[in-house]
Amino acid sequence: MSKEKVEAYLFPAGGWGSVKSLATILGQEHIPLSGPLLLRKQNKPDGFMCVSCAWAKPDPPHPFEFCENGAKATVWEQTSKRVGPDFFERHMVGELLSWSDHDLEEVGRLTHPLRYDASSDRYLPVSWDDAFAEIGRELRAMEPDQAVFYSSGRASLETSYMYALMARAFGTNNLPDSSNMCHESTSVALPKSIGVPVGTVLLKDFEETDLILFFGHNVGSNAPRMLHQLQDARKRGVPLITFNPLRERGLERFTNPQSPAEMATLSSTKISTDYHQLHAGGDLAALTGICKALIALDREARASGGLPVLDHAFIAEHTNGFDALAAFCDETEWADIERRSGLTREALEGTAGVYARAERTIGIYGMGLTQHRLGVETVRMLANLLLLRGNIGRPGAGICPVRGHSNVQGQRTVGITEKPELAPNDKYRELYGFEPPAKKGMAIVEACEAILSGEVKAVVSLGGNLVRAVPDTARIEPAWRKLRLTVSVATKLNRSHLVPGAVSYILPCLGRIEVDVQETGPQAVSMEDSTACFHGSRGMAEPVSEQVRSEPWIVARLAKAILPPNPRLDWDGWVADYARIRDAIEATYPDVFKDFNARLFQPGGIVRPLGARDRIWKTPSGKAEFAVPPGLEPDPDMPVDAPDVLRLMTIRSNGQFNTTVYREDDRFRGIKGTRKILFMNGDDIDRLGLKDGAGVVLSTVSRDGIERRSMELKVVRYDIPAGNCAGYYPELNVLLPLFHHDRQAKTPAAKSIPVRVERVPE
Ligand SMILES: Nc1nc2c(c(=O)[nH]1)N[C@H]1C(S)=C(S)[C@@H](COP(=O)(O)OP(=O)(O)OC[C@H]3O[C@@H](n4cnc5c(=O)[nH]c(N)nc54)[C@H](O)[C@@H]3O)O[C@H]1N2
Ligand SMILES: Nc1nc2c(c(=O)[nH]1)N[C@H]1C(S)=C(S)[C@@H](COP(=O)(O)OP(=O)(O)OC[C@H]3O[C@@H](n4cnc5c(=O)[nH]c(N)nc54)[C@H](O)[C@@H]3O)O[C@H]1N2
Ligand SMILES: [Mo]
Repeated sequence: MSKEKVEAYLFPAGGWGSVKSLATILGQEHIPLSGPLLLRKQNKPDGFMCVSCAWAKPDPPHPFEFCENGAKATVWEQTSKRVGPDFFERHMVGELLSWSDHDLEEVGRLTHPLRYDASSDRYLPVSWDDAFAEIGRELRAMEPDQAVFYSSGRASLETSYMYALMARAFGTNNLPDSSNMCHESTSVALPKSIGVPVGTVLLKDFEETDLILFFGHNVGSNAPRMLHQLQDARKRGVPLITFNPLRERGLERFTNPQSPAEMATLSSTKISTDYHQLHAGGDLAALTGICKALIALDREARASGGLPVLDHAFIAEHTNGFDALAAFCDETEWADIERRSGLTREALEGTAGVYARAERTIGIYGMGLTQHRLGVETVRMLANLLLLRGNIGRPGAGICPVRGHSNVQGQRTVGITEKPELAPNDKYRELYGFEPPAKKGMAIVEACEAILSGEVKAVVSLGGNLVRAVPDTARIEPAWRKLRLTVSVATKLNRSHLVPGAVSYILPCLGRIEVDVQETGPQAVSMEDSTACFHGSRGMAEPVSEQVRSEPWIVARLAKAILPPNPRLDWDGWVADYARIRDAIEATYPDVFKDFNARLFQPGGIVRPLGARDRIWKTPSGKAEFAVPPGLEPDPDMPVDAPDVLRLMTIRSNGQFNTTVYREDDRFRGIKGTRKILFMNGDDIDRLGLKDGAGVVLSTVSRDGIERRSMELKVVRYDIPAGNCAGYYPELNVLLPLFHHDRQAKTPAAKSIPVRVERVPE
């Protein structure tokens, strides 16, 4: 492990730093030359889809359609290190509990199905047949709603379709997804506003846009391939206005590591033309301010006989609720907008002025908007702003939520959801002849509550690391141990595996990058990217061991173990040839997946039909809906206005993928060798009597009487607005109360936790 160091990072995102960082991880994972050869096939129509982010795959692709972090994800999965039964002979589970997230995954790929043995506190090898026999017995003995079937957003469309079908045929809608902790605010907001649950922007819109508004996403670390589109737009002179409490390097300057000219001359492109460092959770106020200023500009222009600023024809023909929005903007005082957003009226009027002049605007956002108490309202306010000038449903414009896991959006498209009204129930009846459950299932927060109360007895996880990713981790861990059954389909060891239920299994699976051979030969799978395009993906690397199985194979075996026989559910036939799963997907969703198999490897992907792209609004009124929030107050129960309370954002470093920690470094933020960091504003450091480098502990300010405290963190003086601070997820999930979530979508409010900072005596 590198030595701890904090040092400002003065270089652009990308560039030589990227190349060096990739070389380091190739060495760390003992990857020979075949690694880089594999990378040439990443995100190509004849290759495999990256296991890192969900950003779009262009047609034609760049010669190397991968970024530093995508390459890290490939290398991390394709490591030459292995975790076999011998590892567990050497290490008891109790001992492994003291290991870091990095060290656990770093031991390598899981190679054998394992069953926890409480008497020796070890995982022991088990045969696949015995595993499914016992898991089947356990689940069949429960009420269906006592089981939860989680999926992290990586599994393919094929696996996800089978998984959702299996859970419903078993009798439950308990199908929470990582999306519940991520873009659920989007999935709730956008259908209400524009009648689709996903973004409307396609890659070609970036070529035609005149303005990009960018909220709460760290593109340089979390979707770096998007920097190509941003850089191209900036080279055309398109303004890009960023709203983010932190100055993120990828949003400031970028050197394309794939451009020999830029690399040789050390030149870079300035990405943001304006950078507004607002308060965490201040976006609703900021967006309200921009809408208010825009409406005022429109009134002035019309009063003086000028051209209107709003698209009145669009508003009249395509929308509802404009008057209510205008009234809300009129009523909301600038003083409140300034206080809540932390930005000045001038700054927001400036943005409104640029926006008023742009013909075509794209609004992009990430977790900075969704992970708040008013996440849904905030996403809807961004939609309001775009609708005011008719920026949805025409070229060069639209709304662009940057999705997380590489197929998280797709899992929802093929039926993974706890909401029965979103399940294809008529098709299940028609195609498979069973009656799907009508009762609403549990989302993540509800599943956690039910684990705490003992109502849930089994958790089956298709990927992921729930024990680490959820809120209130210190409360969840002991409750998780009381589960009757825990099953994790996984590629690597993680902390969730160290908190076994009474009966506990780890089922090792192939990664997407490996060749997947079934009865009819090598198989392909598919996923949906952030721009709602479907892509086929073919594994290319040698499987890690003879014992690992594909995710579709594992789900099919699980289904057969828990369900009564039903000849119309042809699990074996599906696994023998994944094209048949795609036929079933097409039969279930004929409009969305038309000619699915024939078009699987179409360059650029299969474009998913979305009404909003063509100004067909699938809302109850048939129109796009302006939304009015209840107010700008984020949270009456969680006071953030007291002088000693800071708003904590829990964020990702450049060296991690969610709970997977590649390295304990955060290059762009200048951190080396540690994650126990608290980024703070200099005035706050002085005001609270702390100093740079001091040891502190955070405690959550909450009225529920539960004490939540962090591990010791080191204060780092950072460019962040006073009143806000930031630290790393998942370490700080101990501070995030389960009840602190968006009111409508229940997305945990991970970006605005009220905390007090206590100095640790030296
Ligand atoms: N390499 C890599 N790629 C990833 C991931 C990863 O961990 N590593 N994770 C994947 C997943 S699942 C997801 S969901 C995405 C996550 O990607 P992001 O959406 O970038 O998520 P975070 O890193 O949590 O950071 C959120 C950003 O929002 C800013 N922010 C925080 N609070 C606020 C706020 O209130 N307002 C505004 N305007 N900004 C705010 C933070 O400063 C930070 O820049 O990335 C995906 N891609
Ligand atoms: N405080 C705070 N909490 C957060 C967030 C935050 O910003 N702040 N972000 C939230 C978000 S956006 C998300 S998406 C969640 C993420 O939550 P999860 O999706 O549950 O977590 P991951 O860390 O992505 O899961 C990592 C594990 O997945 C397994 N895995 C990797 N590849 C594969 C594969 O191909 N197949 C299978 N079966 N398993 C595989 C490996 O065993 C690895 O250990 O966390 C959420 N939690
Ligand atoms: Mo995510």
